[in-house]
Amino acid sequence: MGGKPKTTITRYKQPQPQERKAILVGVEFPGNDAPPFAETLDELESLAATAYYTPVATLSQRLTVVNPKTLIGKGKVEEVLRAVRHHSADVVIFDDNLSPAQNRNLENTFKCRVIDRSWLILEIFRDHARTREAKTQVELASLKYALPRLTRMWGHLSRQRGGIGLRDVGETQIQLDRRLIRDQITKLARQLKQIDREKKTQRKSRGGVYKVALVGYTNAGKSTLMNRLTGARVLIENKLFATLDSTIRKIKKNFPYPVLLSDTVGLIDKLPHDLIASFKSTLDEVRDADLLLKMMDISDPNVERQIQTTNKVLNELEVENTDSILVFNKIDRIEDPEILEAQVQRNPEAICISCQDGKGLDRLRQAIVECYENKLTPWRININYEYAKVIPQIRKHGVIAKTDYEEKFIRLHLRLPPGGKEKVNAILKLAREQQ
Ligand SMILES: Nc1nc2c(ncn2[C@@H]2O[C@H](COP(=O)(O)OP(=O)(O)OP(=O)(O)O)[C@@H](O)[C@H]2O)c(=O)[nH]1
Ligand SMILES: [Mg+2]
Repeated sequence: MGGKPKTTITRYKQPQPQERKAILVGVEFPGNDAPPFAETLDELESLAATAYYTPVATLSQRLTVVNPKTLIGKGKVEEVLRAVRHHSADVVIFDDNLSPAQNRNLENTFKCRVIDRSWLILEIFRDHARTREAKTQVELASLKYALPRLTRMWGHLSRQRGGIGLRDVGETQIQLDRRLIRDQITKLARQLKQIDREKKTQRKSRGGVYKVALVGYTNAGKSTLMNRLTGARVLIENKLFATLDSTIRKIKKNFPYPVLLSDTVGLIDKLPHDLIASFKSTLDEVRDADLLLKMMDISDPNVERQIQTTNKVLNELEVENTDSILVFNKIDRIEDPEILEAQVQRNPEAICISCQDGKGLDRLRQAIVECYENKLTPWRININYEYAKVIPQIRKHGVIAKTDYEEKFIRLHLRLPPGGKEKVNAILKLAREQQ
C-alpha cells in the first residue's frame, strides 16, 4: 500500500510526584557526637515522603575513610547501582552532604538523579514557601547550593513543581551561565536586605512589649500552641516544615500583661548552612525574643536529640543566654506513665503539655508570666489625686504591685519592664499638659 508513512508518536508517561521512586543511602561515621544512625535514616525517610518521593530501598555503609570521588566505597556504589536498576529508581538520596564532584560522579554511574539531604530539605522548603520573604530566602539558598553544581541542578530547579522565580529565568538551561545565577544571588540578597530593614522597623514599633518566641524541632506542635494561646490561625499539618514564615500575635486569653508570641520555622538535624543563613530575617524573631519556648514532641523516641539539635542551632544564633522554658508537648500520646516520668526526671525543668486536650497550658501560661515578672524592676511614684485617671494607662506598661492612698497623693508601687519608666513619665507629662 502506498500513501504517507504512518508516524508513530511515543508518549512517555512523566512520573507523577508521588510515584517518584527513591533509593536512600546513609553513611555511618564513627564519632560520639554524631546523631544515632538509624534515627537519621528514619528522618530521611520522612523527609523524602514529605517531598513526594517513595522510598523503595535503604542502603547503608559504615565508613572510617571516605572515598573522595563517590563518598561511599566502590563495592557499595555497585550495590546502589543494582538497586537503582532493580527498582527503576528515579532518584538516589544521600543522607550526608555530597560535594559537587561526588554528586556528578554518582549521577554518571547511576544514570539517574542524585541528591543529598540538604537538597531534599530545600525542595521541601521551596514547596512550602508562601510569603515573599520565605520564597526569597529559599530561592537564595537554592541558588547558592546550585551554583557549583550548575550543569545538573539548573534543570531540576526550573522543573520544580511551583518553582519559584527561577522559572522566570527560563527553562533554557544551556543558555544560563554562572554569571546569571550570581547576578540573581546578588539581586535576591539585596531584596532580603530590604525585607530585613522593613522587619527591623516593625520590630522597633513593638517597643518594650515582652516577646516570646516558639522554637524547636519541626512537627513538635509549635503552630498548634500558637493557635491555642493567641487564637491565630496558623496552618497546622502533620508534616515536616509546615511553617516557614514567622507569625506574631498577642497572647490574649488569661494573660495579665501584653505579651507577643511568635511562631517560626522548625529545626531539624543537618539543616543546610545556607538555609539558616538565608532565613536570617525569619530567625531574627528568635534573636529578638525575651523568652524562648523550646518545644519538643515528647512522644517522639528521639526527643533527646531534638533538644540537642535545638540547643545547637540556638547557640549558632547566639541566643543561648536568652531566658527559656523547655516544653514537652503531646503528652496525650504517651500511654505508659513511667515513660513520661523518666523523661521528666531527666529534664525536671520541663513543662509537660498537650495542645490537643489543653493539659498543662495553665501551668505554661503561669511560667511565662513568672519569667516576665522576674524581668521587671521596682519603681515608686507619687501621683496627685487629680491625675488618678491615668492609672489604667500606667497599668498597660507594667505591674502595679501595691497602691497606697495617702492624704495628698496616691503612691504607686510599680514593677516595670525595660523602657517602662520613660512610658509612665510620658503619660504623666501629657496629663499635666492637658490639665
Ligand atoms: N496528639 C497530639 N498531636 C498534636 C499535639 N500538638 C500538635 N499535634 C499535631 O502535631 C502535628 C504538627 O503540629 P504543628 O503545630 O503543625 O507543628 P509545628 O511544630 O508547627 O511544625 P512545623 O511548622 O512543620 O515545624 C499536627 O498534626 C498537630 O495536629 C498534641 O498535643 N497532641
Ligand atoms: Mg508550624
